[in-house]
Amino acid sequence: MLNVRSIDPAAQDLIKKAHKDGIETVWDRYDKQQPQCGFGSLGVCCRHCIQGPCRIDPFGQGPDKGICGATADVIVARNLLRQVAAGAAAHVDHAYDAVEALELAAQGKIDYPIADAGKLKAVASGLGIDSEGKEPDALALEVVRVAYGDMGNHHNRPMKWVSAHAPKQRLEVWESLGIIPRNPDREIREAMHQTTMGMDADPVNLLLATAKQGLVDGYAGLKLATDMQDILFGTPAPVVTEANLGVLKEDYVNLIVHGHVPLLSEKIVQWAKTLSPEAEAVGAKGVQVAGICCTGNEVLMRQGVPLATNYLAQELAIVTGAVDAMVVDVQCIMPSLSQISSCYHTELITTMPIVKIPGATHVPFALEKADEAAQEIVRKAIGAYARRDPNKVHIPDYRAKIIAGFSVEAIAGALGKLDPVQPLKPLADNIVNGNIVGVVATVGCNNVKVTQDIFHVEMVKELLKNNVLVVATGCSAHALAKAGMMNSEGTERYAGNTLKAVLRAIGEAAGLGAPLPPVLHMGSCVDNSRIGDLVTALANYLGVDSAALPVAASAPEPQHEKALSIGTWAVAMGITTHLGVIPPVLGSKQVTELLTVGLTEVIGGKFYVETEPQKAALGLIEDIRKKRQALGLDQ
Ligand code: CUV
Repeated sequence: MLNVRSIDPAAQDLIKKAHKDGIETVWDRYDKQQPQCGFGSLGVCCRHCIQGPCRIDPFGQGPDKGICGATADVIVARNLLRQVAAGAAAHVDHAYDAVEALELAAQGKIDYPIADAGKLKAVASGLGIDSEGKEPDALALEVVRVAYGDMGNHHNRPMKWVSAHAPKQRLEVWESLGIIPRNPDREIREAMHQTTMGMDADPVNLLLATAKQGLVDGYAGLKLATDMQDILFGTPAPVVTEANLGVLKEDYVNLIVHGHVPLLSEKIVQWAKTLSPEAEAVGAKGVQVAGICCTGNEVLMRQGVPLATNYLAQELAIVTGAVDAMVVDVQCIMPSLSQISSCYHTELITTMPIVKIPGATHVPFALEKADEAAQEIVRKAIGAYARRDPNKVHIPDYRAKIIAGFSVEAIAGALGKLDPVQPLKPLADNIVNGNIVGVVATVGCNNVKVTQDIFHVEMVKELLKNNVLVVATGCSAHALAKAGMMNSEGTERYAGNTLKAVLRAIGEAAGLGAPLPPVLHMGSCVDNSRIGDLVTALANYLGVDSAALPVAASAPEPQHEKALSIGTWAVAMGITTHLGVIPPVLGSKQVTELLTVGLTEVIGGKFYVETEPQKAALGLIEDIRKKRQALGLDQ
């Protein structure tokens, strides 16, 4: 196929090398899948019982019901609920690990000192726990008890993590719809039950259950994970580094961390520094750690570790021939990495009991033995360096300077230089007066169906030009980082005049000596909770429902079930949420209509599907302008 695979010059370069080296990549496998199944694409295929598989004829000429009588509407709604529940499950499992880590840390059973006592106090106070006179460990255990209380809640009360953190007006809406989660495991189990053979056949009821899964994800997944991780490892503050594969270094041991969880990668970053003399002993200048996907975002935000690349180019990182080890934890890891590593000298290292890949080396990660595992991994990388074949090495010389680390606390810190008493006031004032037309959060993945990064970058250019402030997470953040939109030059180049003036003023006041970047990197996918916190704080500050704010969200190139669950949470927050790739729902007119229009009446938010970047930006701006108008703000 002749279509362009990526706009990232490093990826373009390495795709050529992959061909030369005889490496099959995600794009080659995508081509081999063509044409993709039309029934699956429309969501009208059901495999929930083994009388099937059943499929509905979208043209109305073949069967219009499954064997049990399920219509296209039921099949599509059930499939969507399962996908969103799966996305939520991934984040809740991640969060649960983080709660366990905080518990063991507070009990002194593992070597993870609590890094951020201030955040601990803030989380405790949000949950109504008095921290007066309490040692951090004791306070942490109280916080952990509330988290476990939510995880194991067998009463019909709402989860505390929801009631403590959601905007007040939203809680009323969710309560009236009966969708406030009680216990994440119970809700996810219920979704599996609700969608098995012979259960719910009401598409509206199924979609409400889907919205509930969005809240499970938002609070028991994203928010809980971020809170625990900030307490353990520190709340991000601005850091300056670089993004793209040019951060790999020919004369260093290159170790890539890939996946989602910082529990191990934080240790690896630490041990890479400590064991640097061992790297020198084998002729390298040190150990260069770089990140892929959200583990990359985690160690970027807190440790300033450079970003290697995002989801779609994970294989290409190995094709540089310069990666000595790639260590993976959970989620978004292509099984193909093992095959590709075997063509180079790269040690692919899996670490989690639920992620093993034949051909990879498995170094089991346990919190109690985290330091040992991290040392073993760093030493494996150093060992592999000696086997590197210089003839196979090609590191594309592309990297962009980035400023990252914009937690809500960091944003408030920068704004606080303008108004120490009410740090949100400068942002709110500039939104109210229209210097900032609105805020769009761009999140989520790359998807092989879209030229890598093009949707993120082109859509955001249009938004910035129109004075919309952009905040980003996940692989969207990687894309915008690589494209040079996360530094001060990016502000001069891409921001509209009034937005530019605001970013200059904040940058000046915060002592940066340069404008704030036009796109603020807020972290990993679980850190979408930070965006939720910002929205909640703005809504509370202005005294309006989050659904009324001139704020929108977009997953321009979503691929993962997690992107659907995060998006569903955003919709439940009342936010218009754009998707640049069509999810498998078009086989049901009713479900499509409810998701894109009908839901708005009950929940305030909606999905907005548009597959052209510029049109998507203009659509989001139009949506924002309508919200401004409804609030009586200047246009
Ligand atoms: Ni969690 S979920 S491809 S790494 S953002 Fe990247 Fe982010 Fe999607 Fe995966």
